[in-house]
Amino acid sequence: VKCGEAIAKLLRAYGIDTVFGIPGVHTVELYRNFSSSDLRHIAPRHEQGAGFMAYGYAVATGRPAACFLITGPGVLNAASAIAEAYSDSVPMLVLCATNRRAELGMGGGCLHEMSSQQKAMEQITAFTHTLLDPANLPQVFARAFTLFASQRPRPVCIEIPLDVLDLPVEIDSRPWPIPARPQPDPGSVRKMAQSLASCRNPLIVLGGGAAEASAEATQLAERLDAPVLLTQAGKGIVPENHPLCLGFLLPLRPAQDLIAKADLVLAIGTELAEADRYMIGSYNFSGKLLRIDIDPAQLSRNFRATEVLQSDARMGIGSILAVLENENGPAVLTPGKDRVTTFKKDLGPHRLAGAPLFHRVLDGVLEALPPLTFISADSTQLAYEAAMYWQARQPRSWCFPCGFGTLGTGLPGAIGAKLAAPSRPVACIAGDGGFLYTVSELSVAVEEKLSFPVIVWNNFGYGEIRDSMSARGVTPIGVDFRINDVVSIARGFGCQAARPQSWPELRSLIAGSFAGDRPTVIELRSDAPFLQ
Ligand SMILES: Cc1ncc(C[n+]2csc(CCOP(=O)(O)OP(=O)(O)O)c2C)c(N)n1
Ligand SMILES: [Mg+2]
Repeated sequence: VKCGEAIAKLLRAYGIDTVFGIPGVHTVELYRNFSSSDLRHIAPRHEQGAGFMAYGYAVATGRPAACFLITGPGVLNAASAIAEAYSDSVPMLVLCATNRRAELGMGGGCLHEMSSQQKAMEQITAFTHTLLDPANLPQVFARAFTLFASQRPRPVCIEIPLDVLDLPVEIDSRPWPIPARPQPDPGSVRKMAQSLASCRNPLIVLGGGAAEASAEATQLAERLDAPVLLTQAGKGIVPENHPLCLGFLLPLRPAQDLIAKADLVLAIGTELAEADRYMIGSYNFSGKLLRIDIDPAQLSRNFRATEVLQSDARMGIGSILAVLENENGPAVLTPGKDRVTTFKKDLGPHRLAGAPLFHRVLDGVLEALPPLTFISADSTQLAYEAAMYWQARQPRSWCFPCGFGTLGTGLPGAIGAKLAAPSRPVACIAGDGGFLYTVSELSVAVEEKLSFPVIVWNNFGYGEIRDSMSARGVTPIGVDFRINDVVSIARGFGCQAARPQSWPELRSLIAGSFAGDRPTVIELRSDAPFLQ
């Protein structure tokens, strides 16, 4: 077989079922006999759509999808999505073409040529490999899937020179053995368990790295009687309606106070990064800081920890729970539930101090969504509130560009999730600005007969930036625009669409959008009388 066919075989063998990509002359060989491969191919309308669909697919499932991209422009069009996945520790397998081996780095002016595509991709992937010999494919795939299974998940890119794509190859496509994550060091586990058993005012912070440790993390919170704060990527890991769970409120002052007052903070699978506490300043850890992470580099980033444990979140928490079975304590000063109640009381004024319009609209929208909905939210003011006040009930429910902060993720992210989990209710929330970044992917959602609501919060421009300019005394510029008719645009793609004029109409539109054979675009104008 030719190299391209061998790739399809390996993808199937490693459990990949979906490929997102727009073919070009450079990737024609990747599609040889593709239709007999059992892989599903989804063509977006722009490569950033491919990347964001693969991102949504992986956020929803924890499993990577593949992207097939042409050299140069195809790769760069998807780059912001790949970088988003890198920032958010989301797995993705990027397969792309590159120029012929003899032409690499020569600057000869070949079609789609970059001086070094490999160097560009190295910045936004766990690794980028240039395949110089197709016989190396099994080894490179083994390396990629070892990373997905046993390390911090991030995108991997395999770029294949055009002449290599064309070469015949005989490979054994059986997967290589993939290592399980190593057991955490028992000494460090014991020490951590002892610190936990003797603290008086514990707090747990869970990041996206703990997504597979939902049951264990909930059990640990109950065992320690500790309130739980979640990062954005960690939303739903402990159900946000659990009496000990505070959800994602890290950007708010009361959460900072809670952290500052805790005599012990246990942070699991989180960078404790600026992106989650944007504009609020740094955390003030006055007590012990215990960190658990599969990525050892993360254990020494941002804050000096008191104790560290390199471990998978699930195994790490499980081991700690096992030690705690034979320990008394902690004798907490105030029951966790009471701390949560006080916190929520303190929060009231903060919530009201935010924009009441957002909260009204958000409450109306959320009320209409089934509780286990997967929400793919673009970077819009409505979503910033949703991140804080929507109670996710399980992990892998909230898809938001939390690290890299790219606009345009909402719609393609929802499409990727819906393709990955067809029976799950999915909803997209986007601002008018972010919606337009990737609006063309409505065409894909219609093609694939996907039914979900696309809620467009239309505030006539880049509201967040307009507000930031005003707040800093900068005369707003470049932030106002008006889409004449969102509903007609959506209908032009073949979607259902409406601009509701009342709460009951909004609710019934949302309720009806989960069934049927196409998405429903719901335009909410910020000046609509019923929202005021
Ligand atoms: C690719 C990219 N370009 C620019 C920005 C800066 N940015 C962040 S939010 C935002 C406004 C988005 O407007 P919209 O989607 O309408 O949401 P709104 O703030 O109006 O609710 C902009 C331009 C960004 N995050 N990403
Ligand atoms: Mg807007």
